[in-house]
Amino acid sequence: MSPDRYDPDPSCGDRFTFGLWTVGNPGADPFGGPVRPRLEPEALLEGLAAAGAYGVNLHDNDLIPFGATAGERDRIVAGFRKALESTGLKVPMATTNLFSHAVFRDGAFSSSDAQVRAFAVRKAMAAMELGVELGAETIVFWGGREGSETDACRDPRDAIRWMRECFDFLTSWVQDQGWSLRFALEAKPNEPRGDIYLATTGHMLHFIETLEHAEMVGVNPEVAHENMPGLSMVHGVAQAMEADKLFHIDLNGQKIGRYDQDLRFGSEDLKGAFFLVRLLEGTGGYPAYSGPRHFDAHAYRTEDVAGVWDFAKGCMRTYKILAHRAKAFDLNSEVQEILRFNRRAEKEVGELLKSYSSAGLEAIQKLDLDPEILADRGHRYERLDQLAMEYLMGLHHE
Ligand code: DIG
Ligand code: MN
Ligand code: MN
Repeated sequence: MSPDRYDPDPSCGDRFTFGLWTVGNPGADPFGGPVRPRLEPEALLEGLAAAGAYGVNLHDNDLIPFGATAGERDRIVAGFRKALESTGLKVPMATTNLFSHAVFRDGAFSSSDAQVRAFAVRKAMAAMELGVELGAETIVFWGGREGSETDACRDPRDAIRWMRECFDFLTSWVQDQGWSLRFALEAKPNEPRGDIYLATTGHMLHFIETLEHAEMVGVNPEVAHENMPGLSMVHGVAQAMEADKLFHIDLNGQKIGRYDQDLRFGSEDLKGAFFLVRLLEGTGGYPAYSGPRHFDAHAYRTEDVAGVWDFAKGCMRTYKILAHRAKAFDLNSEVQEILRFNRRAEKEVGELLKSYSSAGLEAIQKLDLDPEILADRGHRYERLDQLAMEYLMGLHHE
């Protein structure tokens, strides 16, 4: 395929990243083993660089086997850093695997066994040291095992308290190291646990405000995880952005009502992906998201290694095409006119509601607001959405 404007180009500011575990996923699932070879990290870096990615993210155990000696760890890291140097890839985010080993079978930071919580905190500190060594600025925490199958196991308030203690311990430790790391908490409603605590981005946003160093902590919303319970990723991300708490993002695709599919970005709910990209790119007027566009997804189990790179390129191309369409949509004069029409009272009346005053109260009371007249008007959203759909369907080539 000849190169075109939708091919990712880090030198033009594209900051697409993938986890080692995404393009390195060998296709195993609960019902079948791997279908393609497990590529070495160095080979994954070469493939990502060739595909046009900006960076790579990793769990500690994506690179360092669980239980490796310090010497083995240093040797592996040295080889990985050489490959980073030769490919030019960055490592914006690192994370800790607090879910694979059996020690976490009943949770990590929410385990009823304080020894397990202490072990998880120690593992997270070691993973952060690795991340800092590789240049990471954001540490994601996904609590895949923080949950329950039977709520006889513990009062959820104990789980919340224990998780808060672990995050407060770790943010204080980071401050002691003099690092400017930021934590990004990733929600998911279930899988692998029957129910996972802090199930959505909304739950996380409240939990963060109860932390000792809340200013260091934001969220890492994932499309599939918000969609699984039937929630809008666009609304969750917008609330995070409005609170200045969108510290990272996991982009992928998901069919409603399924297990966590982690599909290629935009390959399912294309309209939701369009409005999400519109938010992130800031084409509607708010500031854009400035972090990496991270794809936490993997290729279909049907694919071979070549198909994995088709998957990676597809994620980035779809994002760029949608960014281009969102920009054109928000520049469309009819779109702007319909949005202006619906906000026509903003100047005169909206201002009165911005802050309470006795003058404002008097003015509000005096307004001539006839509900029958206010009710008797359409919003032209059918036309507005049709325009969005037509941009999505490739009309309105500028
Ligand atoms: C799953 O969605 C989680 C883990 O892959 C990882 O901890 C995190 C990184 O974005 N997402
Ligand atoms: Mn997922
Ligand atoms: Mn994720």
